[in-house]
Amino acid sequence: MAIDRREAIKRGALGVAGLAAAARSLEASRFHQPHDPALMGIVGEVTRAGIDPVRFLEEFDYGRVSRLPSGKTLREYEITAMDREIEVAPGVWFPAWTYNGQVPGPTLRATEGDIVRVYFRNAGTHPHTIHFHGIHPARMDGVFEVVVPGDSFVYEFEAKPFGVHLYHCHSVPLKKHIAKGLYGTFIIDPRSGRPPAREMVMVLNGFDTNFDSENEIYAANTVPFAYQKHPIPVKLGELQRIYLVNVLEFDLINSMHLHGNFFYVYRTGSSLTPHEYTDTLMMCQGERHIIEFTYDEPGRYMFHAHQSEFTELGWMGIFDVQGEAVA
Ligand SMILES: [Cu+2]
Repeated sequence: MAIDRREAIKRGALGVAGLAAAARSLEASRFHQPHDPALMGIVGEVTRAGIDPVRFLEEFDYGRVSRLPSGKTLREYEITAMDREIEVAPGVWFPAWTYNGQVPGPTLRATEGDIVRVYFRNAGTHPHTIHFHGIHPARMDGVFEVVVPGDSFVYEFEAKPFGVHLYHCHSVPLKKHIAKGLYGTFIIDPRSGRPPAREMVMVLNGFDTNFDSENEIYAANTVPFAYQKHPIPVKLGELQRIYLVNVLEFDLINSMHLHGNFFYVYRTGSSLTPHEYTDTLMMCQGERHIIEFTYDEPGRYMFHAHQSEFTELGWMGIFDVQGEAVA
């Protein structure tokens, strides 16, 4: 089923969530009455997205770990590019190009100074690469050494600098290879570690389901409204840390807005000292940050893009803060 950006809202194939309904539901009002359940969120459940957003949120791949003669830690990962149809809204299928069959690809994690070795195999139908953000030699940059279908390549470099980075295919046309789903998060922890916290990964992405170079679907972690349907439980008073990565194609900017709270921003995660204290963060494609916050009052708090249209088309969720209220 192909849906266009406007029809996605009007037809209720994607719903409109709570407060976010206001603006566009006026436009849709001759199709829907305010009590229409389609306006209360997504109708139906996405079960074949290639990832389970609830599990993906807190899943980190530390690789196969061994010790090198130099004393350094070696982390080995296997990544295979493959074509795969994924469900991006109930009944809406997208012919994705994936790393390991999932969009986003696995969240790779290492510590500063580790040797990262990635065995990359192209089992897809187009030439692909893995381009890592971070500091490494040109020959490991995943740009000029294009890996054709059936071929493979081994990327190896020292993990630096610490921060939250990303990886993505750098074959041309780049726009297409990213929009099709070839991207993931690459976290490098500082040697000293970070303070204890509950940690999550959110990759801000979207899908152009009718190939008109506009997104019809927006999300944190692929599935629109996933964390509205399944609010993220948060413990009162516990530090929350989100590795936030924007890979959204076609739209120039994206953002993160948190309700009822402010968060600390560590730009690119490259410092242990926050750069900013805010409730709304603007991000270009490729920008990524660590954000940290704590809730002191129980209840359900929304988070979403502050581009209202993105919110309506899926990029929104809820933190369900549980525990005794702080006296
Ligand atoms: Cu590619």
